[in-house]
Amino acid sequence: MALSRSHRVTMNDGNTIPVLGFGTYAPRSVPKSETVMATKVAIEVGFRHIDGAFAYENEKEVGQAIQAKIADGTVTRKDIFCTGKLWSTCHRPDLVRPALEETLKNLQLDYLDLYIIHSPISLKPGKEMYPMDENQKPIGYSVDLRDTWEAMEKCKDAGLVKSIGVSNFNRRQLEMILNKTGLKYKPVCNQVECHPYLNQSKLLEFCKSKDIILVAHSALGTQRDPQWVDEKAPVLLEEPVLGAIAKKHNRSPAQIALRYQIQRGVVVLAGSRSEKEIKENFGVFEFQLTPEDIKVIDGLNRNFRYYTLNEFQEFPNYPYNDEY
Ligand code: FJU
Repeated sequence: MALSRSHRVTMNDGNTIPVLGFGTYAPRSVPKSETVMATKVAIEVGFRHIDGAFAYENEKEVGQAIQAKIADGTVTRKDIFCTGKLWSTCHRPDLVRPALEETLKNLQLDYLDLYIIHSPISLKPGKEMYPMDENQKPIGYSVDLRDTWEAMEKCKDAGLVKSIGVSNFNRRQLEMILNKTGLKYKPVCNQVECHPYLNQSKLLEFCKSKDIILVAHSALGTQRDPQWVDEKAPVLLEEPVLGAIAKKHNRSPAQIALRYQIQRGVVVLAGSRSEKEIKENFGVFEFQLTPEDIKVIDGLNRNFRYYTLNEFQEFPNYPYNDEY
């Protein structure tokens, strides 16, 4: 993988993406002002790729930070690679462009660099992010994701977004898009959970064979938000093997986990609201892992998923019942 000076790689549509991105998800309990602060710090220390989502309910704050860093001359719009995500209640084709326009307005941008379908699970359209029935069960919705994809293609043709992709799709779901009759644009990426405990080697191989970039979310093992993650889940950054490799290189376990992805051709996301950690995470370009280090980290795989969404296994399009 040829890395340019700005740490970018080229996608299947000719656009480039920085291989390290800043994650902006924060649990509901985190004050929104922290998102503004953290995103500004990220841009100050060198992050040029910012991963956001309508569902995170902090797009306005992310936009505020980006605008502030453009206004003070740190970056220009073109330096920044900004990702947004189409939420599951907006899969119906006529809802796609309005959803994107709302995201653009929140971010104060006139285009996105990348817009991706957040999840293959479709939810009932409406105001609520998680529509529930009287038994507090989420209400699904039936829509052909190939039609959603066609609406995504139209957003690219309209110039509202430079590239389009998907997230949390399994191989079968990716193939459904790739084999679509009249497909105009392939997804440039599939953003999925990926870290040493779930290294996605099979999905990565498949994506590489189709020139689709695998983007790693939860690459540092998640924030362990109790809303989504089992409190008994192992803490990735306390993994002794990562600790030993970190010690050998005089680096942190987080830097090892991020560098691992970059060296195997994965674009990797890292979120933090600590200035020290944000700086540290950007230090991944200052060292290299050996092929032996990579092999040892590959050996940590245990197909362990933090975001299982187990309660939704019966939902149509639940992605994690297939092997990969
Ligand atoms: C959480 C944090 C960050 C993300 C279908 C039904 C229900 C929930 C899907 C979901 C998700 C996601 C959670 C999430 C996330 C997601 C019913 C309650 N939740 N896609 O992304 O980026 O799918």
